[in-house]
Amino acid sequence: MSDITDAARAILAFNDRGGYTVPTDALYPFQWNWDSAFVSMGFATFNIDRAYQELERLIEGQWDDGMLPHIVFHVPSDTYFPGPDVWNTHHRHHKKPTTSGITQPPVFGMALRYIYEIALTEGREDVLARTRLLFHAALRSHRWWMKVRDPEKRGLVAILHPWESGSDNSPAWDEALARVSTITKTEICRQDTKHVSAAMRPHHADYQRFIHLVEVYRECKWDPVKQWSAAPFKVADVQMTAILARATADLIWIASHLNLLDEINELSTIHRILLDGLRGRWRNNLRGFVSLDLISGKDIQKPTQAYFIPLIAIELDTYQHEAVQDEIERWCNGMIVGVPSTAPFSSDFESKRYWRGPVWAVINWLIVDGLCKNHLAELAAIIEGNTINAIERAGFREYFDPITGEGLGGNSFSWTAAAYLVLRH
Ligand code: 2M8
Repeated sequence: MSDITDAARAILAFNDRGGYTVPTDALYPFQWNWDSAFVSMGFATFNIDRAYQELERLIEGQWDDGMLPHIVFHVPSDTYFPGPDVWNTHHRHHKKPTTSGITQPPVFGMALRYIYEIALTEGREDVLARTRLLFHAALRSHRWWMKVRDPEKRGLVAILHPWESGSDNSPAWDEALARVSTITKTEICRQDTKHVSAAMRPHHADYQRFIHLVEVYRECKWDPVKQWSAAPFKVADVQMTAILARATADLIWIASHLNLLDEINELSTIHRILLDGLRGRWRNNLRGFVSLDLISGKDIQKPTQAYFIPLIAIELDTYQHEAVQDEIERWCNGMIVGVPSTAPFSSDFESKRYWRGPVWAVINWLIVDGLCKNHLAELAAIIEGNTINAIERAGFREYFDPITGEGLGGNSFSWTAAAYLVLRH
C-alpha cells in the first residue's frame, strides 16, 4: 500500500465523528448526504463494516415521507451557517437527530451496490440484513423523488434549491436564481469565509437568495406539496436525474440478488421513466445534456459538468459518443487538470470559485464511470490519471484550479480521499 493511500485512509479516520464522517473539520461539521455516500465507497475499499455504518448513520436522519436530508446535525456546532435553528424542520422529523429541510443527489443507491458487491467478494454473507434495511431506505427515498419532485411526470426530477444540486453556485443556476429575492428575515452569519477565502466561495447575494429560499420553504412548514407551488426556484436537473436513474439501476441489481420481485418491477418502471426523460435532454448543438428551468420553461444552456453526468445512466448513440468525447477534450484542452466544472471558454468560468470552474474529484469519478460505461476507456483513463496526479501533487483538497492544478477550498477533504481510494482500487 502506498503512503498516499495510507494518507487517504487517515483522513477518513480523522474526519470520523463516531460512525459518520464530516466532509472536513470546521468548514462542514455535520454529516452531508452525498458526501457520505461517496465516503462509504472509500471505506469499502478497506473496511466493509465502516462503509455500512456510514450509510446507517445517514438514514438516522431520513424523514417519515422518505426524504433523505442533505445535512444530518448529529451534534451541535457553531462553525457552520445555517444550522438547525434556521431550518426548523423539527415537526417533519420527530426522531433525533435534527436535519436540514432539503435533499442532495441520491448517490446512496450507487454506494450501497458498490459496498455490497465488495462484501460479497469478501464472502461476507452476514451483511445481508444490513443490506436489506439500507435497500428499503433507498427505495423509500426513490419513491419520494418520483412522487414529490416529478409530480408533473416529465421523467426528470427537480431541485427547489441550488444546495440540493450539490453544485451550489454553478452558472447553471444563475438565471433561475436571479429571480429569487435577496430579502431575508434571518440574519446571514456566514462562517464559510472564516475558513476559506471569499474568492473561492459563493457571493453574498447568492447566500441571501439561498436563505430566502429556505425561508419560503420553512413557511410552507416543509410540506412538499406546498413547496412545489410556492417555489421561486424550480429546475429539472439532468445531473440529479442521471444520478437517480443510475442509483435506480443499482437498486434493481441489489433487488435481483435479494430476490425482491415486486421491488424489481417497481424500480424497473422508475428506471424506464427516468431514461426517457434524460434522453430528451440531449442537445446536438451543445454536445451535452441540459437541465430545464421549470419556471421560464427554457433550456439551461450554460456549459457545466452536468452536460456529461447522464453518461453514468444511459448508453449514448454513435453520434453522441463522438460528440461527447470531442467536447470533453475541448474543455480539458490547455488545462493542467480537467474536467472543469464550467467550460473554460465560457464567460462564466472562474478557475478558483467553487462550482464555477474548479475540478472536483468526485465529479471526475462520475465522469470516468460514465465514460467507461460508454466504452470511452481511453479518455476515462486520462481523466482518472489526471485526478490522481492532482491529488498527489496538491493534497486532498476540496477542489482544484484546472489551469494551475492548485488545491483550493477545504483541506483534508473526505470525499477527495474517498475518490482517491476508489480510483486507485
Ligand atoms: C458544499 O455545499 C454546502 C451546502 O450544502 C455549503 O457550501 O455550505 C457543496 O460542495 C456540496 O456539494 C457538498 O456536499 C457540501 C459538503 O462537502 O459542501
